[in-house]
Amino acid sequence: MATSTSSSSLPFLFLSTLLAATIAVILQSPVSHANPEMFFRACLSSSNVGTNLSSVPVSVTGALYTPDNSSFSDVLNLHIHNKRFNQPTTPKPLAIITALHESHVQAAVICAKASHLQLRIRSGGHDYEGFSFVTDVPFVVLDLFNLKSIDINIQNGTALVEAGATLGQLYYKVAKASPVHAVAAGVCPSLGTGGHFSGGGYGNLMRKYGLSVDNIIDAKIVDANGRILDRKSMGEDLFWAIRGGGGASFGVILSWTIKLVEVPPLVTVFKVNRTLEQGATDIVYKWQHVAPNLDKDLFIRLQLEVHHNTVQVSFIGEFLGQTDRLLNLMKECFPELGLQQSDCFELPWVNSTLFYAEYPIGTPAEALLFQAKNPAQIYFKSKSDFVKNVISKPGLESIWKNFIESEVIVMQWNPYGGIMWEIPATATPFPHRAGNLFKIQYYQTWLQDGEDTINRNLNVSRSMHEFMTPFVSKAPREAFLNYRDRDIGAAPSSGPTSVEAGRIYGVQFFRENFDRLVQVKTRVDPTNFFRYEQSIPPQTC
Ligand SMILES: Cc1cc2nc3c(=O)[nH]c(=O)nc-3n(C[C@H](O)[C@H](O)[C@H](O)COP(=O)(O)OP(=O)(O)OC[C@H]3O[C@@H](n4cnc5c(N)ncnc54)[C@H](O)[C@@H]3O)c2cc1C
Ligand SMILES: *[C@@H]1O[C@H](CO)[C@@H](O)[C@H](O)[C@H]1NC(C)=O
Ligand SMILES: *[C@@H]1O[C@H](CO)[C@@H](O)[C@H](O)[C@H]1NC(C)=O
Ligand SMILES: *[C@@H]1O[C@H](CO)[C@@H](O)[C@H](O)[C@H]1NC(C)=O
Ligand SMILES: *[C@@H]1O[C@H](CO)[C@@H](O)[C@H](O)[C@H]1NC(C)=O
Ligand SMILES: *[C@@H]1O[C@H](CO)[C@@H](O)[C@H](O)[C@H]1NC(C)=O
Ligand SMILES: CC(=O)N[C@H]1CO[C@H](CO)[C@@H](O)[C@@H]1O
Repeated sequence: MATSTSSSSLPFLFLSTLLAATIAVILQSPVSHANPEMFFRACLSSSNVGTNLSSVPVSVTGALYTPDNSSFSDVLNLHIHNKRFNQPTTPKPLAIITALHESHVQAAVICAKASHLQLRIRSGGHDYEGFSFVTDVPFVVLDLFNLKSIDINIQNGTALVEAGATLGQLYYKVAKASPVHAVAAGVCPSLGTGGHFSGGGYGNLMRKYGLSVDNIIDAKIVDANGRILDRKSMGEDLFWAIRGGGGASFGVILSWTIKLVEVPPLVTVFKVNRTLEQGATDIVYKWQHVAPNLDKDLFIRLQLEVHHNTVQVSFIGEFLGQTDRLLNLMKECFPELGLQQSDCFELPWVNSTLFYAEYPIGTPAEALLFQAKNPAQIYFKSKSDFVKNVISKPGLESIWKNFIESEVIVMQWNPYGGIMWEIPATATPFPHRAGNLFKIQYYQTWLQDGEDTINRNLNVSRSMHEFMTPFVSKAPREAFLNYRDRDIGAAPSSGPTSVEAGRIYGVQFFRENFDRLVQVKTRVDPTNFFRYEQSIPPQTC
C-alpha cells in the first residue's frame, strides 16, 4: 500500500477539487441536514474518488460498511478487545470505512467533516476507554487495519510502517530482515502502531533507546482539510505534536518512518518471583533504588499480583547481553534478588518479545502474527501513576494491605532512568522524563457480565488510585496518555468545550507541553474536527 507515497499530492489536488464540487451540490440537497448518514454515503459515492485515481485498487464505497451490511458487526468487533465497550447499550457507528487506500482516508475525513459527523480513528483498537470506536454522538469509524504494509530498509536502519500494522507484524518483519535490529516499542503484539506510537509507546528497550516517539523520523498524515502531509510539509511543530500528543487530536496517521535500534544477536530474559514471606518487601524497596540507576542494557519490570492472600512480585528482566555479564551486574548491584544462571534464557530479540507477551520459551515467532479471538470476552480497566520518591518500607507495607484487600488488581512497575532521564521533557509531548523513578500501571480484568460488576470494578480501581495519592506525583498527578482513563476529567463525547476544560486532563498527560499542543491544534485544526473525550482543544479566541 505504500506505493503512492511520491505522488500523494497529485491525487489530492484532483480529489479535493472533485470533492469540493460534489459537496457543493450535495449541500444543496434536502437530504444533507435531515440525515447525516445518507449525506455521508452520498458524499463518498458521488465523488467516486476511487475510480478516478489510477493507483486506487477499489472505490471507497467498497470499503464502506453500514448497519445493513451483514458483516457490519463482525467488522466492528474485529478490533474490540474489551467487553466493557461491547455491551447491548454501547452506541454503534453509523458507518465504518475500512480504508484500502490513502485516498479513502482523505475521503472519510472530507465527507465526515462535510456531514458534521464525528470521525473516530481506529488502528489496533486497544484504546483503554474505547475512544477509537465508541462515542455517544452520531459518528463514523475510520478503521485502518487494512493499511498495514511494512518496508524494512536495513541499510539505512529504518522502517516505513503503516498505521494499521500491529507491533507483532512489525517485530516479525524486522527480525526476518536482521537478527541485530529491533524496535523500541511496547509489549503486546496486537497493539496498532497508529495509536500506540502516537501515544508515546514504551517497552523494555526504553532505558537504552527511549520511547517509540524518540525513534520516529518521519510520518505521513491526513489533516483536517484532507491533505496528505509528511514531516516536511506538516512542519516541525505538528510533527512534534503527533509524537506523543495522541494522533487523534491532529489528523489521521497513515504511516511512520522509524529508526530501528541495535541489539546483540542474543539477549537474556528472566522472570523470578518472590512473595512477602520470601522477603519481597525488602527486595522491592531495594529495587526502587537500583532499577532506575542500572546499566542501560538492563530493564527489570515488576509485576505484582495477589496470590493466596499474599503479594507475589515477579521480577521480569530484559538484558541486552548474555548471562555472564548479567549475573556479574546483578551480583554487584542487586544481590538481594538472588538471580541464578538457571533463571536466565538467552534468546534472539524477537523471541524475547514473545517471552514478554507471556508465551512459553520455544514459541515460534509466527505467534506474533496471531489475530486475537474476537469479540472479546474479557473486561478490563486500567490506571497509571508516576513515582518520584522512593516509597519507604512502612509505605510499601500499607500498599500491600490495600492491594490484598482489592483482590483483583494487578500492578506493573516499570523503571525509568537511562536515556529516559536524558531526553528533555519538552523534546516530545511526553513529559514524564527526569525525576521519575518508575511508572505504575494498575489494571484488573474480569469475566462476569453485568452493569453492577462493571461499577464495582470501577470503584475498586478508583479507590486503589485514591489510596496511592501520598506515594505518587502531585500537582499535577501525572498520567500516561496511552493508558487513557475517563476518570481524569474526561469531556463529553462532543469533546472539550474550552482550553480550560481540556487542561484538566491535559496537564496530567502533558504537563507544560499542554500549552504548546493547544497552539499546534489551533493552527492545524481550528474548527476542532478531530476530537474525542480527552483531545487537545483549540484556542477559540
Ligand atoms: C494488552 C495491552 C498491552 C499494552 N502494552 C503497552 C506497552 O507495553 N506500552 C505502551 O506504551 N502501551 C501499552 N498499551 C497501551 C496501548 O499503547 C494503547 O492502548 C494504544 O493507544 C493502542 O493503540 P491502538 O492503535 O491499538 O488502539 P486504537 O484504539 O486504535 O487507538 C488508540 C487511540 O489512538 C487513536 N488512533 C489510532 N490510530 C490512529 C491513527 N492512525 N491516526 C490518529 N489517531 C489514531 C485512536 O483514535 C485512539 O484515541 C497496552 C495495551 C494493552 C491492551
Ligand atoms: C454493503 O452492502 C451494500 C448493499 O448491499 C453493498 O453494495 C456493499 O458492497 C456492501 N459493502 C461491503 C464493504 O461489502
Ligand atoms: C537511505 O539513506 C540515504 C542516505 O541518507 C537516502 O538518500 C535514501 O533515500 C534512504 N533510503 C530510504 C528508502 O529511506
Ligand atoms: C514462582 O516461581 C516458582 C519458582 O521458579 C515457580 O515454580 C512458580 O510457578 C512461580 N509462580 C508463579 C505464579 O508464576
Ligand atoms: C525463536 O524463534 C525462532 C523463529 O520462530 C524459533 O524457531 C525458535 O524455536 C525460537 N527459539 C526459542 C528458544 O524460543
Ligand atoms: C460505587 O461507588 C459509588 C460511590 O462511592 C457508590 O455510590 C456505588 O454504590 C458503588 N457501586 C458499586 C456497584 O459498588
Ligand atoms: C472528473 C472525472 O474524471 N470523473 C470521472 C470519475 O469516474 C467516473 C466513473 O468512472 C466517471 O464517470 C467520471 O467522469
